[in-house]
Amino acid sequence: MKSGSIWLRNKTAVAACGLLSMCISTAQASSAVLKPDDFVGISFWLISMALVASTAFFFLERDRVSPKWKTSLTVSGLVTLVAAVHYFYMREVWVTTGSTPTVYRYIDWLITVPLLMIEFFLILSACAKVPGGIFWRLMIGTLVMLIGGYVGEAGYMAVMPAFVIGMLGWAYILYEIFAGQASKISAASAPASVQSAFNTMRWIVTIGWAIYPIGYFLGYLSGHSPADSMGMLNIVYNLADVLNKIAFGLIIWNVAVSESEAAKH
Ligand SMILES: *C/C=C(C)/C=C/C=C(C)/C=C/C1=C(C)CCCC1(C)C
Repeated sequence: MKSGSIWLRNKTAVAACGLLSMCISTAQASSAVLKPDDFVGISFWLISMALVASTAFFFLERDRVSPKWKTSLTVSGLVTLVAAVHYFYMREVWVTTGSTPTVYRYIDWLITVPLLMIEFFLILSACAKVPGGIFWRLMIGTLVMLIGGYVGEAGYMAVMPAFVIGMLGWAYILYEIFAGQASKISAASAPASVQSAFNTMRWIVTIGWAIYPIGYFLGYLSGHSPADSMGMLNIVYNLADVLNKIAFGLIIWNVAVSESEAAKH
């Protein structure tokens, strides 16, 4: 029914606007002033806004894709929404205290990284029967990686052994998507466009995610002065998020739109 679909479309737009104004009021609650030479602070601001815009984009674009792709776009929008809100708090910590917002960073990762892992599961599920075990194995890898990183950064464990534990978790994720069941399902039952999205997504998890351990290394293991190290750590983590949250979402958006268009013809 025509009027029904217009109503649905408006509801999505209204929801997106509501979320956006919530984000903007959180941002305005900030009391600290950004200094023109605080490039780390500027990167927090720029990326917050890019994340807000991406959230609106992914939610609104749901209308363009066929039903089986909608959840993937919703999850992409949730990743950027959760990250945007964390960025407001992280920027506040950085701008007011000059210290690294480790707790907010890891809470953000603890929510967004599992959501990104779910995306692998979702794009495969849009075209094949996928066993739940894949999801749980990716989740275990994620937890080992993040808990390792957190105990190192928060000072509960020496930074080097904690780094090694985190690397093992990441290696396990890479094994699953390159050689494990998830990769076999993609190769055996996904259409070409999904296989190519799956392929690009796993290279993001390899190259894009490698930026985070590099940031950790520069921050804690490279022997720079504490102030320099923390600046580098935060800039590197921030840039990595642009690639791994926004670009990752755009790849999914691209396959969802092209598959939906193909199904129409
Ligand atoms: C949106 C946020 C994302 C995709 C965050 C990803 C974080 C990582 C891939 C972190 C990796 C780390 C290691 C592989 C070793 C230990 C230190 C970490 C936690 C920075």
